[in-house]
Amino acid sequence: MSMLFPSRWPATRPDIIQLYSLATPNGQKVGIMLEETGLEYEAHKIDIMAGDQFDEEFKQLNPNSKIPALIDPNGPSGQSITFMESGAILMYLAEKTGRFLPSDPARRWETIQWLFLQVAHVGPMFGQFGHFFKFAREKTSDSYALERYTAEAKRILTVLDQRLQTREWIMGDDEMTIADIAIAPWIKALDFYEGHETLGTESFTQVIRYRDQFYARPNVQKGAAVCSL
Ligand SMILES: N[C@@H](CCC(=O)N[C@@H](CS)C(=O)NCC(=O)O)C(=O)O
Repeated sequence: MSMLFPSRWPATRPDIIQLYSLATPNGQKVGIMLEETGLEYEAHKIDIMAGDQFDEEFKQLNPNSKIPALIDPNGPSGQSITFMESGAILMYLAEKTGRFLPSDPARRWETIQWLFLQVAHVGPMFGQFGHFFKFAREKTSDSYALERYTAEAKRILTVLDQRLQTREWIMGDDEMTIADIAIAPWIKALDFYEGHETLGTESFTQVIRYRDQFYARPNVQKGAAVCSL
């Protein structure tokens, strides 16, 4: 899909990538990828607390009213392309730059599987845990939802911790990939949810080591601060 830039968030450099985001875990992924790849881009803050995501112009970028969204004016065949969904954006930017997605077909598909595991499980389950643990405590007297999402978040942390027992990164020792750029911001989100004690995060030593190693990278720190909350 190609489109004109939204007038509410004008592009001062319409020749470069335009990012529409906020520094939430899903938003951070794309800021980090852009900084790690060194692509030129312009960032526009979308305030989801103020309801910017429901603006008709934003819905032209993402009909699902979620950040992040992105326009690349130099997309396939030199045409402009518009993106929703952070996982798809990471794959696109990886293909565009030849970075953070292994070229070996078997390793490439394995990376994509872990990327999908983040999009389908880590994000939704951690997000629901955060919702019921931090934001909806007063709104429900039923403990079922919090118990369910706490158990799921712990189960997923176990899966990640086991994977990282023998690997520095999700795909191995010397190769950070888009799977890491997708997963690590969601580990960091547990700080914001203040859920470490409930989840027993400290016992997932490899996950903690992995999160700290990821956020020690200068480009990760720069990318994570794009469109700050
Ligand atoms: N699967 C989507 C999820 C995007 C998403 O849930 N974004 C949240 C912020 S982390 C959002 O825009 N929330 C606004 C809302 O729900 O109204 C992706 O990975 O891009």
